[in-house]
Amino acid sequence: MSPEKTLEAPDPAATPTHEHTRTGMSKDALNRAFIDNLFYVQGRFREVASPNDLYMAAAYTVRDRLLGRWIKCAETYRDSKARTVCYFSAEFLLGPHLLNNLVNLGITDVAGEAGAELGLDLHELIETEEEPGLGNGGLGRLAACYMDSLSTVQIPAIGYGIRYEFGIFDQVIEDGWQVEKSDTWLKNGNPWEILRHGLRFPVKFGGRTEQYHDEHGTLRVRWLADMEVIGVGYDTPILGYGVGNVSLLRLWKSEACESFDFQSFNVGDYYGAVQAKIEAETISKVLYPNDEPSAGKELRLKQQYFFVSCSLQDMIRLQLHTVGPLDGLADKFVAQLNDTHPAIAIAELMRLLMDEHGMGWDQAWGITHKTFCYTNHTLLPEALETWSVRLFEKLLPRHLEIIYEINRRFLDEVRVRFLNDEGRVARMSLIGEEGGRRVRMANLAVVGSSAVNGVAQLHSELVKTTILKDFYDLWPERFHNVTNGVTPRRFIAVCNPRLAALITETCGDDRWLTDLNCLRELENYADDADFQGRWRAVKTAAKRNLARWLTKHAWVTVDPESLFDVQAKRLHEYKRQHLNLLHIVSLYQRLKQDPNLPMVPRTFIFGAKAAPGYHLAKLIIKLINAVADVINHDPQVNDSLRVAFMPNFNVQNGQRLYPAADISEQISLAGKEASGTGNMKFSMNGALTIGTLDGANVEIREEVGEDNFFLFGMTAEEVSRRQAEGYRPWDICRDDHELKSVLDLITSGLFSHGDTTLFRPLIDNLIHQDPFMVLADYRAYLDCQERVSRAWADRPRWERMSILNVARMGKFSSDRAIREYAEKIWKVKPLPVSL
Ligand code: NBG
Repeated sequence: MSPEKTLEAPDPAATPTHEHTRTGMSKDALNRAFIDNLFYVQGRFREVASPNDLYMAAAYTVRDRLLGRWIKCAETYRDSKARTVCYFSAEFLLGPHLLNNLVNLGITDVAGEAGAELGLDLHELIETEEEPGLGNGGLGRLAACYMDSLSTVQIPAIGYGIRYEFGIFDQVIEDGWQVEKSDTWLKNGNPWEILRHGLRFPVKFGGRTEQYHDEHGTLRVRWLADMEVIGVGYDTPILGYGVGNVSLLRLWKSEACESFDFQSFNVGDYYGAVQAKIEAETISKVLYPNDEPSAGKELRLKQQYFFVSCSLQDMIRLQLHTVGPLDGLADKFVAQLNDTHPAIAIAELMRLLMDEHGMGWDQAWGITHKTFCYTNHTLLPEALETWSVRLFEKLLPRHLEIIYEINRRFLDEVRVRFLNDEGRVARMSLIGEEGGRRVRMANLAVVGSSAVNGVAQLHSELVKTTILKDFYDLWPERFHNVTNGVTPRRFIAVCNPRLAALITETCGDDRWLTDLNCLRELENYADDADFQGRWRAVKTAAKRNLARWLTKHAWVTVDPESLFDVQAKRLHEYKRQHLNLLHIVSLYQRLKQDPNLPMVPRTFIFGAKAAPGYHLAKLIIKLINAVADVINHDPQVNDSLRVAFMPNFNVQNGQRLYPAADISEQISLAGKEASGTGNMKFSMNGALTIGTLDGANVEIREEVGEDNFFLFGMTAEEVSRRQAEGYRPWDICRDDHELKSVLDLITSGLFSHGDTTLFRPLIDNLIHQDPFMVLADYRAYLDCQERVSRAWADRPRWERMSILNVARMGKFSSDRAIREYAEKIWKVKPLPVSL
């Protein structure tokens, strides 16, 4: 490298400019910024830059523009003292930033042209980004959609969470099995975050408490902890679409207080001293996969407490610095608890207000109770969080005392309200006595919050009538529903630009991106042959893209003309990927018995990660791959059937699937899927749903119309009734010849190179327990799939249904969901920040 060359690269002063290099939106300004960032931030010039250097320079160029808006927005928010939403979530599954930010800034086209001028392919830069996978699935992705909508709907907001060094594992498939690789998303640097050196809060663990009298003679409690770590803030700006509002995502990383514990060091225990540092840094090290047994996960409880403590200390700091005394905290902030993971915040805010800021119980409780709201995301009993009292005592002794006191006061209230009903008292207690004493986090969340909501109508009803029934009896006014939504920016504009362009052209402008009900305009074209042709061309182009990707990354050739039937979500028995598989094996068997059987050619595509310790889920992945292997290599059926497993389903890969799907599989056992959000993403991109009356499927069907939805299976009520009567899966198997022979085929060794034991645990589970009633819905599912095939054969009808699905998805925008939260739950108003 010649020195002349390096010096030559950027010379902002010499460029005649009317647009600022860091904020301008013209091609010229973007290019100047890119060259500047490559040189001054990455320390590279074009000829030696790696693809990551180029990506980083592009990302900084975009971030410069975000920061320009952010600062203005922060000033407006500060001056107005507006009520601010704090979204507390252990997970934010953001997905790649670059293209999303370009779309929200409205500069995708000009950025592409700017890149081309420098000989860069914007698409390649976008594909270089490693997505931050700081979440498991729906719950974490929902938090990310809500951050996007909070900004777009112009509501002052801060997202609080954990900056995991390793996000959700990367999945690779080896010999058909899932293998987990650690996700090293930070290894090439993260251009979107800003480390806030000044934002450091201490967080304590362990030790004991003691009582003392303060200078006024009041009895107080002091926590003498035996470990302390520091939480350091990292900020990521989240820009709204077409607005000047930018929300803050503030994630905490744990660090040791001192780099060495001098006492240990002086007595020669150097390694012991370093050990403390390692332990402190471990807290924010790795995201826990869900669906793992929670017993003994001390580190997980530490993570939860760590991030809520930092977040609450930060809110108190903001209140004292910019607004006024602490008694106004609940007017300035409302904190949404995304499931029970952050519920310990209730005890922590009590502790901070009383022990650190000298408040009495009643005042502290008044503020705490008004500050928090809680969203429930699951009815599955095994997913309801509890922590052993022993663990609490060891890690958070002061919080346990506070929880006992909350409980004592609360249970007295219950006793007065429901005389002589100790059964109810035991059920509602914050401490469960069955199988060792445990703190029930959902009970704590309800008692400490002013509002509780479920995430779809059916789910919210079930919350009130089942798991939280006793609480609903006591405080009916506290319970709400807010049906989930997803952001149309990422899940239409970013992932399906062709569809977005066609919609914009048809609707006359892009207002639909912020008012999704505008999509209704498409209804007028549902039967228009010309429009249908263009609609179909958009879908086919997306299918070709996906087919190319699958050839390269899943080593399967698929025909873009075939019906793409897609199931993409976490792998769980309740989601019933194995029901889908039984259908595939049934079709295979039919074709083998009659090779001339007329059949609509189908490509079945799966994307799913299983929790590393969930053996049956991993066996289902193995079976999907084993069935794919046999079918894809059998020339007798090859023209009609193909099966592909997309490895490493994450946000980015989801974005490849949604535009390309013809059929979306939403086939959970009714009453088990709280809402689902994948169902919305598929439907927004023109896929038709085959589904049960579960979660948000119910509302999707209501919106799109029953003629445009393939419904099958038992209702939630039928499920409860059948289970109460005593469900015997074996009887169904015995009476359904095809089902029986399909199960036999799976254990015959055909899919396991002659091994008749490999899939036995799965099949035995279905025949003898079948906890999610796969066999009970099998026949209805197969019949429904035949209706799908008949509809596909009538293409004008299919296109019409597909157009109507998109046209009627307005309700499922996360903007609508956020507006509902703002009105019903948070009582906050938009605060527009102009551009
Ligand atoms: C999930 C539900 C989904 C729902 C998302 C977002 C958990 C605990 N729950 O049905 O299973 O769509 O939350 O609300 O991850």
